Formats: sequence, structure tokens, C-alpha cells
Amino acid sequence: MSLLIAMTGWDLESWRQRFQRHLPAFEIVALGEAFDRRNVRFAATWKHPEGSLAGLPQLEAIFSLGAGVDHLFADRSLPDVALARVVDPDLTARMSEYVVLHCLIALRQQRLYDRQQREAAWIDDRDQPAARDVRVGILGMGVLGLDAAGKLMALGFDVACWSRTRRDVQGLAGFAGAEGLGPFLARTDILVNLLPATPDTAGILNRGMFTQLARDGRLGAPMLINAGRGASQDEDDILACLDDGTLQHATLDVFRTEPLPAASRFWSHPRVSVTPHNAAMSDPDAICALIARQIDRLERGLPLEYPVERGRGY
Ligand code: NDP
Ligand code: OXD
Repeated sequence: MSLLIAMTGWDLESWRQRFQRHLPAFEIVALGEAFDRRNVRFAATWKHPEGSLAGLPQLEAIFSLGAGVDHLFADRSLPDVALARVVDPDLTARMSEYVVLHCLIALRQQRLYDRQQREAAWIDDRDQPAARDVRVGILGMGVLGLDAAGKLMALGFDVACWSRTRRDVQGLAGFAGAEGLGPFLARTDILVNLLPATPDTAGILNRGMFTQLARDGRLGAPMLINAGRGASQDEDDILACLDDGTLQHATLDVFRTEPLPAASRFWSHPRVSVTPHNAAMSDPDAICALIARQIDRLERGLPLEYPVERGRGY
């Protein structure tokens, strides 16, 4: 029996060695080499080529090697088997670090002080709001959104989350669905996107959303942090809203086209911070261990811990 690695852009051999350590009873095979398709019971994928998982008669489950699963649904001939995603405490902690870092840079106006330093300007008359004066709104109240929310609240930020279904979490202002979106945006100074890329979230970060953000915040115009997916952002709208002051700053880890093309205005825009889709790098060993644990659960007749629901796309 074998596990098929189906990935593009990552180092195959290091993944193969890790999987072999975690799944000694399995033959680890990979796309692009000769293998017996009849023996493949599981596939572990990151951006596999369309159609490459078809024709695997014994396939039982497909494991995404990333937390996001939009790359799976990009394959229109994805086999109809169980799908699972990555949930890993290390990845979650890294994402929260990213969100907290950029909220603190905004709160403490670090970019302003960096500018002042370059000009050798000792100006200490700026308003210094407290964390409790700054309203952070997180789109997505899942594994990542909730962890980031908890850490921001521990620092004193006034945090709200928006999700598809309503959830009540102590200390957190929870909003849900289309009717909850307006009130959520109206009380948001820093908008953080941690939504998955689905047909419903495509292009959701657009002018219509930005114009509903709070205009009376202690930090001035609202800010955007997108560490979810580039497919959620209308990039022309983001640039236009930065240019006309609707947005004060955008911190973007993800883009519609990755790597971000050299010609993109995001690279040089003075009020944009770009990171190369590494807000939350995954620990490959932790991911292989997670997948080995899921396979063991399936062998024992137990359900997957982190299943993906095809109907909702995440
Ligand atoms: P989860 O599946 O745990 O949470 C998703 C959240 O989004 C849920 O709260 C869900 O609502 C909400 N949601 C989904 N669709 C809608 C919608 N149409 N309207 C409102 N809310 C919606 O995902 P994670 O927190 O684990 O991850 C989120 C995303 O982060 C990933 O899908 C991936 O794209 C991205 N990511 C980015 C990384 C990076 O390095 N930049 C690294 C890892 C992940 P509900 O609670 O009702 O289900
Ligand atoms: C992702 C990941 O989904 O890196 O972006 O896990």
C-alpha cells in the first residue's frame, strides 16, 4: 500500500523522507515517477496538477499539506473521497504572531517613528492610544481567527470576529452572516482577514467593505491585514482605497498571483507592507505526524480530526 505525494513548488525528497519515517509500513510514491496506481490509498497534496489524482481505484483520503484547501478545489476532477486539512498548534501560533505583530506596529505607530528616526526628528507629541482604544475586527472565527483573537484580547485590544455561523466566545464580540457584516465593519479600525478562499469569499475585501469600516478610530483611517488568501482581495480596490485615504495602510501576506509580480504596485506603495505568503510557515514534521495520526484513525474506524466539507468549500 502506498501514500502518494502530489505537490508542486516544494522539495519532494525531504517530504518523502519525513513521510517514510512517520509511515514506515507505507511505500511513499510521488507524481512524476513510475508507481502502481492500484496501490495508492492516501494522497498528500499541495497544489497538485489538475486531474493527477484521478484513476486511483483504492484512494481513501486526500490530505492537504496546508491549512488552506482552495488548492484542492481548483482540481475540477478531484476524486470523491474524504478530504482533510492541516490544523497544527505551531502553525496557529505563528499566524497569531503575525497578526499581533502587525496590530502592535499599528497601535504603537512604529512606521511613524521609523520615519522620524530616518529624519533624526525627536517628536514626542503624538497621541498614544491604549490597546483598549483600538478595535480589531477579524474576518473568520476558525482555528486561526480564534487564536489570534485570544492573543489580541490578552494585550487589551477590543476584538470582534465575523463568521458564517454565530459563535459566542467570552470577551469577544461575535458577528455572523450577511446581517452581521455591517455592524462588525462599523466597529473595526484594523480589519484582519483570516477567511478561507471559497466562492463566497472571492473578492470580499473590496471598496464596498472598506467604506463601511469605522472612520472615527484613534489611529485615523482604518487598516487592512490580509493573511488569509489573495483570492479574497480586490487588488485594484485596495490600491485605490489607499490612494484616496479610505484605507491608511495594508499589510498583505497573500496575493491573487503568487509570487507577487515584479510590476505590482504593492511592492513600492508607501503604505503597503508585503510578506511572501509566510505569515504562518508550516513545520513539515508536524504535518507528516498529523497525517500519520489521521491515517491511523481511519485504520481504526475513527473519523478524521479536521475534515473538509466539500459543500462549504473549507
Ligand atoms: P477554519 O476553517 O478553521 O475557519 C474558517 C473561518 O472562516 C470560520 O470561522 C468560518 O465560519 C469562516 N467563514 C468561511 N466562509 C465564510 C463566509 N462565507 N462568511 C463568513 N465567514 C466564513 O480555517 P483556519 O482558521 O484554520 O484558516 C483560515 C484560512 O487561513 C485558511 O483557509 C487559509 O486560506 C489561510 N491560511 C493562511 C496562511 C498563511 O501563511 N498566510 C497559513 C494558514 C492558513 P464558521 O465558523 O461559521 O464555519
Ligand atoms: C496555507 C498554509 O494554507 O501555508 O497557506 O498552510
